[in-house]
Amino acid sequence: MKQRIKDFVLGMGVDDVGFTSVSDYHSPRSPKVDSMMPGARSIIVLAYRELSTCESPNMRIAMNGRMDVMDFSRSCSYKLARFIEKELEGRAMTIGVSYPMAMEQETGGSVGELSLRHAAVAAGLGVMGRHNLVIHPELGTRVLFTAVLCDLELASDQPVTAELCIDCDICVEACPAGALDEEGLTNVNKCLGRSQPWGIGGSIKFWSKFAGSTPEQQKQMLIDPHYWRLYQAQLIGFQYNCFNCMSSCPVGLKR
Ligand code: B12
Repeated sequence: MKQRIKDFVLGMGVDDVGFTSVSDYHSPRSPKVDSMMPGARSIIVLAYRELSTCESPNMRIAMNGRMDVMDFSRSCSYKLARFIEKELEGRAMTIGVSYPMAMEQETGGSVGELSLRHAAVAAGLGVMGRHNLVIHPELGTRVLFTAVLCDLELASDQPVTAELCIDCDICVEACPAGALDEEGLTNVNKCLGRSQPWGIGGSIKFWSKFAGSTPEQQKQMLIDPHYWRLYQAQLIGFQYNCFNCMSSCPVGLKR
């Protein structure tokens, strides 16, 4: 059954796929899999290579490459879930690249429903690097994940044991926010301030200032490009303005 799923996934043009049983997935800060899908037994993790767009100095081009993966991966996850339900008589649920995510005080809106990095590592798709990103044996750091939860019993793949991070610290130096200075931890606020300047933090700042401004000042604020960027970011979803930790990593740079 795993081979049929693998053939189906790779046949869609997805770069790699791995399997983990729910019992081998451990992400202490994430919700329990059962709270999303009671009866789920396995997690199928799909891996997609990010294009060279992440190297572009133009952040709209870099973000567009991300949106390509997001669109493609959404369709692949859906097709796989349908394949499981139609052909393999299982139940399946999809987990997307990033959002929607729970927006709660306790987590600061920074914990996904399923931790795709923990799932990818458990599914034998790579190991964590110094940048707190998963490095895939062939795709390197430029890899994104989605997952499909299902009630089929699928054995976990062998974890990757090779040490793929070369400890060059290029990612640490490339981070303009110093968000990777402490090993094993991404400073979320530092990363967010730089990678999503038009995200929720920027939006709260803008609207708080707006609320305390005169009608004339408000008009000026709305005809300022800063507002247009906030508007566009909201329209797109999350708009990243930094890809440095991903694009600077020298591991697995073949196309
Ligand atoms: C919220 C989120 C963020 C937040 C918070 C990050 C965080 N601390 O988890 C912010 C906005 C900062 C962020 C930034 C980025 N993100 Co992000 N993000 C997510 C998201 C949606 C949820 C992550 C989550 O639930 N975190 C909460 C818990 C689970 O994390 P945690 O346990 O606190 O994690 C810490 C440690 O446990 C350790 N860790 C994490 N996983 C594992 C696994 C193992 C085995 C071990 C030992 C340790 C370990 O690293 C963390 C250090 O702070 C995931 C998608 C998803 N659903 O998983 C993408 C995801 C993690 N992001 C991703 C990417 C690419 C980015 C950025 C490069 C942004 C960009 N431009 O694309 C940066 C990278 C920042 C960095 N170097 O760490 C990719 C990573 C792909 C990869 N190759 O690993 C993911 C998986 C999206 C995807 N679908 O592929 N992200």
